[in-house]
Amino acid sequence: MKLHWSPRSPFVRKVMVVAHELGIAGQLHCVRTVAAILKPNPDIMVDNPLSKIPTLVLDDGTVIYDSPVICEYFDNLQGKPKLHPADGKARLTALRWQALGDGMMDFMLLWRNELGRPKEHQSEVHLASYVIKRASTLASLEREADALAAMPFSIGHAAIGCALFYIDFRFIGDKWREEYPRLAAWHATVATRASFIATEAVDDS
Ligand SMILES: N[C@@H](CCC(=O)N[C@@H](CS)C(=O)NCC(=O)O)C(=O)O
Repeated sequence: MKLHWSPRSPFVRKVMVVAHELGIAGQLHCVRTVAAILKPNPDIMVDNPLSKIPTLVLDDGTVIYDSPVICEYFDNLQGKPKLHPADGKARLTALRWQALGDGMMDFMLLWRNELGRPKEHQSEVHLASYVIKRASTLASLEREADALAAMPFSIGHAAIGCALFYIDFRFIGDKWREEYPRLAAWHATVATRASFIATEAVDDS
């Protein structure tokens, strides 16, 4: 399986965390790919017209995106999903947590993109909205920290774990742990998992 991959992308990290959790990371041929909102990349668009990573290409040429679909595909490979609870409330909770982690990564990528524009072109309205979304998302996670700790590790935990690590990676100096101590305590346990240790984000160029 070929994975359009980058060591900087939080969405790629999520699928790699899942691959490590399931013991299939060794089956992936990771191809370093640059994906940028303002520079559609023809090398990705051969497989994914949206020019986004992660994008997975199976050995028979089948293409799979986006990260939730790839993660579900991985989890079904061995017949008995481990990270997507089978049914009922646990499934809905895990999927909602995945949506929350993914949504957080989405607005943080947009936020970083906005901050990368020349100061005079930055939109105050956009920046203010990201500040509000950061606070409301983290406050919501703080309220759910005990539930996160109580439930077995799922796709939702993978997504939220990666989203929080992305703050540390790209918003250096953000003191979210001081503001949200229960969430920080839960995240400290996630940080000890082999899947997260093996997938630490790095700036490779
Ligand atoms: N919904 C997608 C989001 C993936 C995404 O936004 N990836 C970023 C890299 S972290 C990207 O490819 N950005 C390029 C672009 O938006 O054109 C997923 O879950 O895979």
